Amino acid sequence: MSAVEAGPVVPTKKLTRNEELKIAVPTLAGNIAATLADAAVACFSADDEQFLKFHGIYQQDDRDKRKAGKQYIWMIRGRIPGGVLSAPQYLVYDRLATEFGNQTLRITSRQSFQFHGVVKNGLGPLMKQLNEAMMDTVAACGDVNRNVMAPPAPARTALHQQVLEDAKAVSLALMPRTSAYHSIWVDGVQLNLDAQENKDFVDPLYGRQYLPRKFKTAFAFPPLNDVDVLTNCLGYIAIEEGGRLIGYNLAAGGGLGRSHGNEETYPRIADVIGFITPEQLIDASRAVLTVHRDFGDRTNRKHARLKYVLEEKGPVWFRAELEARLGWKLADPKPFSFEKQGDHFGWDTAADGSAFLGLYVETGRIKDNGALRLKAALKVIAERFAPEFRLTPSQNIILANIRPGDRAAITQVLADHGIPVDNQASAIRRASMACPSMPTCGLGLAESERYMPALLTGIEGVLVETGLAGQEIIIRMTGCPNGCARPYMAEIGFVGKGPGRYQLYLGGNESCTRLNRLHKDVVRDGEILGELRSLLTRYAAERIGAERFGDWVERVVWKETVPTAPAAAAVA
Ligand code: SRM
Ligand code: SF4
Repeated sequence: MSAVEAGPVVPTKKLTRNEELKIAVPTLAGNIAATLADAAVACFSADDEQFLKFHGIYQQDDRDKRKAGKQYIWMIRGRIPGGVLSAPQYLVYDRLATEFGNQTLRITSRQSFQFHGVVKNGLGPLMKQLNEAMMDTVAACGDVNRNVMAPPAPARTALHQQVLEDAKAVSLALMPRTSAYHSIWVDGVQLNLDAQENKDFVDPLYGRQYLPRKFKTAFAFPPLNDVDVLTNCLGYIAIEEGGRLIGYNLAAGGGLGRSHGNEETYPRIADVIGFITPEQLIDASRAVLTVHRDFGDRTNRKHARLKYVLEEKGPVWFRAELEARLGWKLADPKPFSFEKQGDHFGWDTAADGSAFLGLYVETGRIKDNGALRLKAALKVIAERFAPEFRLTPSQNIILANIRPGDRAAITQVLADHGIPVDNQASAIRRASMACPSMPTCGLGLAESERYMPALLTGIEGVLVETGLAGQEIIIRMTGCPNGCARPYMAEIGFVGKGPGRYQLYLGGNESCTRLNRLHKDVVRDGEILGELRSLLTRYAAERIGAERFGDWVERVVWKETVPTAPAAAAVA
């Protein structure tokens, strides 16, 4: 298959500014290296801000300090396919966050790390040292394929390991090829934008204009849906038969981002399109990406994700288009079923006999906070026991490949730093997520990461009052409707509308295969517990057996209010 055969559809409307930028500077170099080297310049230009994203970097300002004038800081996101790091690699992240960031590491909802609060003169050294340690941030942001997710639990079987290797291979195959990244961050050299070869640069896969928008890929291994696979542009669902990984169901067109007041933007669950063998994986991934490249909307960034192509042209068209590009037919999807999302907590043993430990990380933030010194503990553990570090899509961490004889000593190190291994957090905390929002995210409308822990304490109290103590409910919060902590899949989702104001979504399910729905358009922070108290009281009285909150909402609340409730799950 030739990935660049079909050029982009020629749009009839005006291209967005981002498209013009990519066409003008297809190497994505901008003037980044020159600005970086100029100590007199406080920040990057608006155009370079866009190019920086392709390098895994966001220009931000500390929103807590805006009254005193903008204080620029940078967020840097790693490319860590499947979220797996060696202990030496983890130690590099830990050191760089300490030396150049705000002393914390943020596990993201796509199994990566973010540094926050990096100042301008720290950017260069941080990026160089990360690359020297054989890690990178290429395409962690921007209109390209983002960090590829894979089931985080350590290789319980060789098949899980194979899925991880496939995820890494897809991440590599879908990387943009511009030399600008290396030139800026490793060599410290500004590319000559006037040189003919730079002007004429065409990426072999992405073409000259890259994608109309971000593209996201994830692998899941049923029955666990711990990557929220159906929320991705491209999802692979592993199919095992007779102890062999025979291939993957290919799902396409998932995505969550929406905007308040714009009904044309909405969350969407991916369609399961067909089945492919492991040998067909790379070609299939490239082909899906090129459908987005060629059919995505380049005139409106709010309408540019692959999900809108799927919604408007339909899965039948999509499959035919894919097959035409591939030159072969996809098999029909194989049956599969998801039972659960979420992480494993505490000690367990992998198939190869090694031990692993799942650790709850509150809102994904690895830090030292008073008596709870998770960051210091993980550093000691990395240095002394060299486990593998696995970041989970629910913003937690798994320490893997541990000698069983080291279990007690690791438990002791954690205890010495105030971190328990048993009963790490309540069921609702373990199943919760919150996006960063304030003070770093420029798009945040309401608090999220900083508010969620206190809110969960309040909800724990309501669960006790309503006789539901210990009940697991998936609760997710974001500071705006973009959906970064995937609130539209939660049993209870909070979506920021303005300071102290949230939309309340209800009705996701345990396996994260069903979208929830808007219950209240505005709930003030002071009203949230009252609102939940009345819902949870009804749920406690009306639930059937062990029925989950989201399923009760679907069965009772939505049947009361929405007579023709659509079934959103895409499970074959
Ligand atoms: Fe996100 C933008 C943080 C996962 C949908 N996201 C942002 C930015 C970069 C804000 C910005 O553009 O200025 C946020 C940086 C905040 C900060 O200070 O760190 C941000 N997104 C995050 C992370 C860190 C949230 C987290 O709690 O971990 C996640 C990083 C993942 C990674 O490692 O790559 C993150 N973002 C997601 C997800 C969930 C997922 O991918 O599984 C989504 C919803 C799924 C989807 O893409 O549809 C998501 N982020 C968005 C959107 C909406 C895109 C859209 O289609 O409209 C934006 C806004 C945009 O792109 O313009 C956005
Ligand atoms: Fe920022 Fe909105 Fe994403 Fe939260 S959901 S990190 S507020 S863009």
